[in-house]
Amino acid sequence: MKDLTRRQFGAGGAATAAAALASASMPRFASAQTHAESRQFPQGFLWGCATAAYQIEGGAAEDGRGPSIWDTFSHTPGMVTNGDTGDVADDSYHLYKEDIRLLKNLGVATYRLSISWSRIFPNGTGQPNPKGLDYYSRVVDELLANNITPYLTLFHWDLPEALKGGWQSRDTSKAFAEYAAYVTKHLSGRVHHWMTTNEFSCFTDLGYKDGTNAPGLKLAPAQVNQVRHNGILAHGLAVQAIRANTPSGTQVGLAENASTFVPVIETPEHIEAARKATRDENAPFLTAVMEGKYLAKYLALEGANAPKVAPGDMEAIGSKLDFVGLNVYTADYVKADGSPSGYAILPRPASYPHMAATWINVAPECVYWGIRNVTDLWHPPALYITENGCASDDVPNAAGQIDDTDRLMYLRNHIGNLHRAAAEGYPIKGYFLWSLLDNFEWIAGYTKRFGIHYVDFKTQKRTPKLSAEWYRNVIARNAVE
Ligand code: PNW
Repeated sequence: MKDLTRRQFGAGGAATAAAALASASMPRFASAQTHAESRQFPQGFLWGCATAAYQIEGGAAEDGRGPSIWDTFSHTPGMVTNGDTGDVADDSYHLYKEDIRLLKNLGVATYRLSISWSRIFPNGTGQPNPKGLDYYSRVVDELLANNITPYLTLFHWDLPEALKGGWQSRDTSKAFAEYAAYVTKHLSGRVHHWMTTNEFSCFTDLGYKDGTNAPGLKLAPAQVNQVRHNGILAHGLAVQAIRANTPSGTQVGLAENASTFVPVIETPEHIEAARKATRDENAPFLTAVMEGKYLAKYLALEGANAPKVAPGDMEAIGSKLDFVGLNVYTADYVKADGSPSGYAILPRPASYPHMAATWINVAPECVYWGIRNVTDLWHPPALYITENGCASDDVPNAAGQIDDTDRLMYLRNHIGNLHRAAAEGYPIKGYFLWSLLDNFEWIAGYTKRFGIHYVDFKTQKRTPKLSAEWYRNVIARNAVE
């Protein structure tokens, strides 16, 4: 009965709307009407795209670059789908000017890219390789010549192979700070925005606990916690090193895929549960960075396996940041449950939607709640979405066009949630779409396409997808429909 009523109402509504349209003299899809309904972003909002060195550059043995753990790992049989490697990737090492033209055509204000540590220090530490820095210097010049502001990430997983023990050794954290000091000192006249590390859990847990990513180890809990500690310590020491080697005004932050929690219903109790979950579930990483300490309950939970902390570590780790960058792709839903923790994370139903990268469930509210939870907990002066995007099964049609309407759906919903955060006054300054180009998607090799430009990996031809045209329109209007 209820259902019938709703359907009748629906039909009536549609009929009324149709009558109104028929009597109106305006063209049915007048653009003025569409734009009046669009959601405008604040003036000066920064639109950008993101990439990472090992995923796009290729040129693996060029100009003195040393190997990274991802070279070794991808060349180990069975580790990456199809035995794909980053040896050539998008060949952006040679085609960077073409890639910057793609950025220019989109109209972006910013570009987030990463630096390959082993191009700069082939042995991770010691003697720098000037040709490595020259490459990034040319890229930066080309970006600036096109009025695109570079945002540079110092570490996006491609750890120099030569560093003994990798992230198991705190010497690696110190080497990272030296590398950070060297690069920022040389580029700080032209680059004013730096991110230290990308996604702690991916280069620590996936590499040293689960063993699915480089270097492919499965260590015991105490060792894993030490690896995590060395990761956040590297970030902290790098922040100090950057501050000491760059002029004031240089902006320092990180790019972190903090676990993101959405309240099941927007009531005060569930909102508080989402906030608590954000703080507790990110205890080894973002929480420690933002608070300069490990939560007592994290230390109690880990007991004898808790990380060993040297004097000065937590002070470095808690260094004040100019911005927090969030890489957000997904979320989990939480509710207040009256338990001691105050929250329950709901299991994801098997029918939960996902895109072509099936490990990422689609929860568009992640963008809004990612920004809101972090701001409400720690009040950073500024935030960016440093990554957001999705993989699609893109197939060029007979005319060679890629109509990735599913990616449009993903982006429209996520950028809509970004708008909500901006409209409510959260200090969100910009958005970097992952990714400019299809690229080496780590253990999935070239089988997962995240780009808004299609790359034919045989010819290196780049073709804008429909999503690139859509994003260009968002940027031009500074609004999302
Ligand atoms: C990011 N998740 O990782 C990385 O920073 C990129 O290098 C990578 O290509 C991109 O996402 C796409 O996978 C992710 O939990 C880490 O949903 C975690 C998640 C998603 C992406």
